[in-house]
Amino acid sequence: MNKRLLALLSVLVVASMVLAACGAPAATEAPAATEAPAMTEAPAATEAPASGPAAGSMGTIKIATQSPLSGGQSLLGVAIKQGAELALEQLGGDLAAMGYDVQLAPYDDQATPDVGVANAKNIVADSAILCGVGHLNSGVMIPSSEEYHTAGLAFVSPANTNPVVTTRGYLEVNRIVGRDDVQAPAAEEYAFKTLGAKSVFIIHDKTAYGQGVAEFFRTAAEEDGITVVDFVGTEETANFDAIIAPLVAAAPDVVFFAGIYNQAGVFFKQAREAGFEGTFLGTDGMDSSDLADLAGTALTTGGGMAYTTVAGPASAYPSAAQFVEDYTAKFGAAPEAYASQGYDAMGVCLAAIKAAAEAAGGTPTRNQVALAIRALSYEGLTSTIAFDEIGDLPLAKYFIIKVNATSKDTWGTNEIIDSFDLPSPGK
Ligand code: ABU
Repeated sequence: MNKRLLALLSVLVVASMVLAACGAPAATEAPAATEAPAMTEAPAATEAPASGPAAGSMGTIKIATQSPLSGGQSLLGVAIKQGAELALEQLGGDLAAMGYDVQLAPYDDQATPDVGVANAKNIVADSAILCGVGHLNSGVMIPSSEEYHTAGLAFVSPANTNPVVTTRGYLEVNRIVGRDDVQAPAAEEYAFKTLGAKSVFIIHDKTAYGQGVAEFFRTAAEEDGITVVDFVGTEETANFDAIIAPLVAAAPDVVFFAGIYNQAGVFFKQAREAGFEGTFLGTDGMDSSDLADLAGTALTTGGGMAYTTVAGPASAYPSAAQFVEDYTAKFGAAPEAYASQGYDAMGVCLAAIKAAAEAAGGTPTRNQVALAIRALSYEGLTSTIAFDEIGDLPLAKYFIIKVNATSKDTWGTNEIIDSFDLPSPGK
């Protein structure tokens, strides 16, 4: 090797040693698979932050819904489930950031107590379920919640109004709407003072909800001196001739129907066709656009139709404007009654699980979640939600609605003629 070549090699060796000491990567080195994103890249809303636990590393938490997803009352049951689903999507980010994979576990109770209880047994057997949203029907919620109570699993009801739902005093049972021992007297007061009713024919559907509402209404009517010309319970859904004949003969000022829209709509149509000219009145079980499709002009002819409700249209809540927009965009139809309550009930579950997880420093127990629900003050779409010692709202909202709709697509033309907040009667 000549001297010039030796000198050139020496320079190259020294230069490569200097580069290695400075840590410069080899020109061919591939980027690592775990490469951090560029600093300007925004994380997805539900993505765990780079500094926090990896997504799902803390395990899976499920939140159940139970409501009728099939059958004649599914319009409201699906609204509850879809409201809860949207809330999980929009409000689940905090738990995701804590490393939890949060999932919805929807159950179809078919508005049937036996099905609700069978589902409840499966729900409590799934240890990943830490909270639940449901039901629509008090007659399903009351027996199903015996299972939840025994298992220590908290549920937040978006719709149940029978007092017994909460008056048993179970830690695990909460509701974010009013009660029938307030709602039914409000309906009676409307009949007595606004309609000037002197006689009423009361029909109920023999469920815990319907019969309960009917009895509260009857007590208030009798106190005001309204004549109760009949008090009938029926599970009939198709042919009401046996009830309508004596109704038309008695010609009361008001028919008070204590039940759910799918049965009432058929009855109203047949009663009007048979010649009943008075006013149809009901409570929140009437609050569905399907009622207008079933009853049509029976709702606006004669003395028309009105109902009280503990839900009201989502548009009645100033904080729910964005919810109405998002819900309609996601599901292709405006929210029915109880959709916004389904959203809020899910919001309560998520906030309580988060608070309980932070306090526990890890995945909370069901009991810790149940206790956290009772300690919350949660800003929902429908109200500030904070529960009393039996799981009721200390103050709940009630509406009186006059029906102008004669078809499903005109349900939004109904008119809120009064709304008020009234205290819970407690235990
Ligand atoms: N209140 C909503 C529908 C009926 C129920 O509570 O059973």
